[in-house]
Amino acid sequence: MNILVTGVTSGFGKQIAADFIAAGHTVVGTGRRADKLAQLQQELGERFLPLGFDVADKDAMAVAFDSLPADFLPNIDVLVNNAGLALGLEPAHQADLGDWQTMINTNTLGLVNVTHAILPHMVAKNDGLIINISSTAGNYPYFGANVYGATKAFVTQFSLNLRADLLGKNVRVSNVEPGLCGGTEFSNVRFKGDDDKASKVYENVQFVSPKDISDIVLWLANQPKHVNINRLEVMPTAQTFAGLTVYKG
Ligand code: NDP
Ligand code: 8X3
Repeated sequence: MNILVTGVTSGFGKQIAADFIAAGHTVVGTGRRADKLAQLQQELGERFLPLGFDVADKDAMAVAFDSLPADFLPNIDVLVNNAGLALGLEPAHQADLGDWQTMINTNTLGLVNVTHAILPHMVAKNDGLIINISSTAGNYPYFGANVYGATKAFVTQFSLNLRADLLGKNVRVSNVEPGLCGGTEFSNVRFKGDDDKASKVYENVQFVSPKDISDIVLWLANQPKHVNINRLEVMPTAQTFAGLTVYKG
């Protein structure tokens, strides 16, 4: 199969790319950091095609896609929309507007850009699978998640709406909604390089790992074509969604 995975320079995407390559597939892997992409190409070999661009920049995306062999884009079997980030954990009234805009541009606009470029090809060949990496943050509010959670709610609803429009087209859509996952750069990015603060998030918790997520993604990709897993929410056993809060002033 031909797979396109966004955000392979670390975390889930890196593991997903490696596991698809190990399973014999060809992977186009994207990200902004050219050095990480080059390093990954060394590790994964010639069935890995690196593609450096910012998903929020549709012109840069178009240039990058044009650089691929002509037959690649029309023949993508699986698109994994994984690139994304959280910035900050401040309450909404103290959050940075630039951070909000970056999250919206990356997590929603970026995911829409890539999907819009690939989807018509999948419909034309009457076959394809889109796996969107959303989050439990799109399902349950938590303190400081404000715009991050809202972008992931967008991803989840976009996945469901894609399913509606793709009726009869044999293009499947699966929405993966992970909770607390460690072993990625997610919290290092969220806390803007404060690695001590980032590591505290995972202290004394057996978190879901990139390998756990990658196993789920490959499982989804290996379902028979008449089976569509609509949504898959996954948390560490050590996490719960309970937590309604009452302020007593
Ligand atoms: P990482 O920070 O380790 O990886 C994020 C990846 O996204 C990197 O490869 C990064 O590449 C890429 N990326 C970020 N912004 C852009 C951009 N503008 N253009 C292109 N690529 C971009 O985080 P995770 O692996 O943890 O996260 C992957 C996805 O999973 C995200 O969508 C995240 O929201 C989601 N998620 C994470 C959870 C967690 O607890 N870790 C739980 C639930 C969902 P580069 O910097 O090179 O551009
Ligand atoms: C990442 C999971 O709970 O940190 O989407 O928002 S969480």
